[in-house]
Amino acid sequence: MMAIDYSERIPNNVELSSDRRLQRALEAWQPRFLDWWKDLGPEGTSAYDVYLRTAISTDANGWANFGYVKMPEYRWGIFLADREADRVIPFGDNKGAAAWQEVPGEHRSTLRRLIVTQGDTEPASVEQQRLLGRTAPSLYDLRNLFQINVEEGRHLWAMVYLLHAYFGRDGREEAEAMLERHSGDPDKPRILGAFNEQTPDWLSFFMFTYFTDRDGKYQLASLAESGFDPLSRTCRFMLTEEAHHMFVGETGVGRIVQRTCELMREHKTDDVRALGAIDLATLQKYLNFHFSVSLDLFGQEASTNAANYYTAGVKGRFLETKIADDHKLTDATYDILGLQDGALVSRAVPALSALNERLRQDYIDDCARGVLRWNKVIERAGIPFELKLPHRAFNRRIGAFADARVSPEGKVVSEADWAANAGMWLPTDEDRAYVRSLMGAAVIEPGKYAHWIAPPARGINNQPADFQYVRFN
Ligand code: BYC
Repeated sequence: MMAIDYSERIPNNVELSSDRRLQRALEAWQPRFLDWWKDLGPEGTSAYDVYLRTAISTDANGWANFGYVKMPEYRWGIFLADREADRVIPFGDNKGAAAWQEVPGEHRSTLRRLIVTQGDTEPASVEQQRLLGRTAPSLYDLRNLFQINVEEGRHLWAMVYLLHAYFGRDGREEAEAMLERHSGDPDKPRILGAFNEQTPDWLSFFMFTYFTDRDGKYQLASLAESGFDPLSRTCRFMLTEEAHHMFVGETGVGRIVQRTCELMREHKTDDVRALGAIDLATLQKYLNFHFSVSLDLFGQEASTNAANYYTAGVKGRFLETKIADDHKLTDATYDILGLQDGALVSRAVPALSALNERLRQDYIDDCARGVLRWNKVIERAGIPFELKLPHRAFNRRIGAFADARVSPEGKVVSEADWAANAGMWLPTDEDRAYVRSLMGAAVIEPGKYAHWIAPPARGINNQPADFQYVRFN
């Protein structure tokens, strides 16, 4: 286990002090990061004391402690999972060779591109969520939002460290650019589509942390298999933190479902809008939106980029080392769905080119598990309604279905049918306005919750129900 040195300006477990050049470069980036946090991080929160989890070691048992922290003073640092002795590249043409401790020249631009794409999402999500504190449904939720924000900030640090440490001048320039692109900026947008969408309300936030953060889990897990060992070790530790983000999403949506069902039963009505809650049909529309936008993040169904990443040994599959095959995939095929003559048809393609789609399938299976749990809540309330994941071809902007109109059930429909039904499938302006109208002033009395959401089953770190998670000073 590697201890984290907190006596340094940049806490780390990479012996930063032994590399003066790198240390100076990162110390020069640090004030720019803090300026960005001040301008585009959670609005107006610099003086708050927030009950946060901070990483204290990279050991799986007892890796974090809890305490009050002002967010600008969070231990933004660089923590890599421990180095595995004799780790080998687990897949691709170089399978079995010693994992790279430096960037191989021939894979330099590919690796840089992947690290930049990953890094770009982290500050993007903080920007998307910066105003949510104003309307938090409770102190508990406010604290969870801030926890996620600081950890995304730290994940940016993780990628910026790799860029500075291994990519010389280009890496330094890319690190600067991370703070120059902004979510939704028409001139300098974030790289991937979902990170330029707005997160204007807490239902969107919980859906985002359930569906979009889960893309993070699958992408990080694939990068954790990388033959480039520093990237692998960085992603492994990021995954430890990521689990909480998806927990916030799953339980957040679950608590809204619960509250809605309670009101439906109590008042014997489906029309919970009249009662100031979010109806199940609206929840389904938000789910449809966030799921489909997140599916786009996996890229094209058939992708030579993905094949090249794999063959080169830079990006693997989800749980690569647990899969029983040759880890080269030169002769294997994989069935992918596409559009042919206006119909959805399956065809076998080389497995190497289908790696994005395979990862998307792993992701879909995982998404379905949470939906089952939400449906249990509805079932227990005796309500005949089931939330469903829409078809993978529904509402896509990237890949084989980008130009098609496909219903949530997976039926190819005409433009006219789409126009007639889109308002039943995706949130309308009116739905969004309604959800926003529920987002009143933040609920800041300990133990109190907004009307449209149930309290959580237990407190963070087992704190009591009326715990003061945030002190506003
Ligand atoms: N939007 O061959 P393809 C997270 C581009 S989330 C815009 O399929 P590839 C987090 C693509 O760049 C995880 N453009 O591409 C969550 C390519 O462009 P060029 C983030 C897109 O490379 C919540 C072209 O289309 N991490 O951590 O196989 C909160 C052809 O596509 C999109 C990563 O993404 C899109 N959605 O796959 C905080 C991991 N999709 O070459 C954090 C790193 C594709 O024609 N990234 N394009 O100019 C990757 O592994 C890959 O870049 C992708 C794309 C999987 C995203």
